[in-house]
Amino acid sequence: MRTFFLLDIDCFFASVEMALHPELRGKPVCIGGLRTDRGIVSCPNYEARRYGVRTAMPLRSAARILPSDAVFLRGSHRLYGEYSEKVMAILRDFTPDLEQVSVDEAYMDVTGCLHFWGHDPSRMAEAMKERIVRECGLSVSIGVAANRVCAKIAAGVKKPDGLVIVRPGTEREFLAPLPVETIPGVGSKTLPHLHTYGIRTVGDAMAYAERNARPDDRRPPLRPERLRTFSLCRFIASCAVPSDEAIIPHDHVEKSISRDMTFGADTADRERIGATLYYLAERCCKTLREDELTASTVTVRVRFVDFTTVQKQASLPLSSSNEEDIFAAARRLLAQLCVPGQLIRLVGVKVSNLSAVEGSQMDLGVTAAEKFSALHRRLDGLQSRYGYGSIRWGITCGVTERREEGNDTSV
Ligand code: TTP
Ligand code: MG
Ligand code: MG
Repeated sequence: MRTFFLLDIDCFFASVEMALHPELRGKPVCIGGLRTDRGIVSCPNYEARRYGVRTAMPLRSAARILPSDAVFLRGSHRLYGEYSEKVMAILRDFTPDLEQVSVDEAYMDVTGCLHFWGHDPSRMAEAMKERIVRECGLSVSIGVAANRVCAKIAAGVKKPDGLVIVRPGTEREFLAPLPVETIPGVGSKTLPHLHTYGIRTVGDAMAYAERNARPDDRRPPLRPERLRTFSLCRFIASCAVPSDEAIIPHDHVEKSISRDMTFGADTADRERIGATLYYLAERCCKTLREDELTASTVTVRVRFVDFTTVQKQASLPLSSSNEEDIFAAARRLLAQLCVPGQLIRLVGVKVSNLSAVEGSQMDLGVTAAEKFSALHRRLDGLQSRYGYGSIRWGITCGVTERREEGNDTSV
């Protein structure tokens, strides 16, 4: 069992200014610019936060809600960098095992140093806090836990000047009542998704993960959107285990998405088979995009008239959710699986090796792939509103059969 500290300086930029200019203490202070400047607040002190000012709020909006004695400062990054170095140097006196993760924040693995403090993490943490106040004039908050995620959350729950220790074995109790977005990695993209499943607290996510775990039972595998929720909840639930190694990342979900089609009459028509292959690749990609996933493996399956079935898979150089990439690979595979003129009964496309897309790089439109992604998302929107036939790629016009078989996903 290891012991981690996460230390974060309270309203860092503003605290440096208050340490250097004690007359600012007790007043609302905003760093980022003057009250009439364009731009945003980079750090409001806790007095300013009491009025509702938050990081990234426009300075002019902050000026409207704060009283006239509020102080607005442009700030000095050089100065804050110096203070950051001073604090990190103090922490290195306590432990060599330090990982600075931002200008005002560091993880420390103190497992090997705790015996100097009678194995009492609170004594060690109090000594750190005391030295930082004495030498830098800054208050900090510290979270202590047996894994980094709990330490990070613990540091945030009693700010400012907080010290929260999550004793090993109490992680579940500590996390369960907190809003699910407290877990690092649960952000603006994933939160609405969890809310649609009624998951609001970490405890809700834990219960969902337990309800949907499928250890080799006979229940059918989860559908993609449920699988994504399960994967997220399983990650959230794993944060309650007193070990960093036990945390299951949620962006490497083992599953696949596949679409098959049986032709009304066996066919050897290359154009029709190609069109169907594109159509199936497109259906897989729509699901990938819906679930915010990309795939890096493509498999093609072909069933001949005598029911023999063959399949072949290939890896993509870059994982993708665009049908151009999936189709290009699928077409090459198809050519390897059957010879021209051979009658085919069924063709299928499967995408696997899936990973989650976080953020909105899809909308940047910088590279060709991103432009295609943006275009596909527009088409997805139109087709879901007006029907698939309302707008479609020319290549799929010959596809009249829609008897899709299978829709399998497996954990
Ligand atoms: P944080 O530690 O996120 O915030 P904070 O120290 O201001 O407040 P808290 O008490 O909640 O820890 O960020 C550290 C500094 O980094 C912050 O003082 C200003 C700067 N910063 C930005 O410039 N832009 C940002 O979006 C954020 C979040 C921080
Ligand atoms: Mg901070
Ligand atoms: Mg910070």
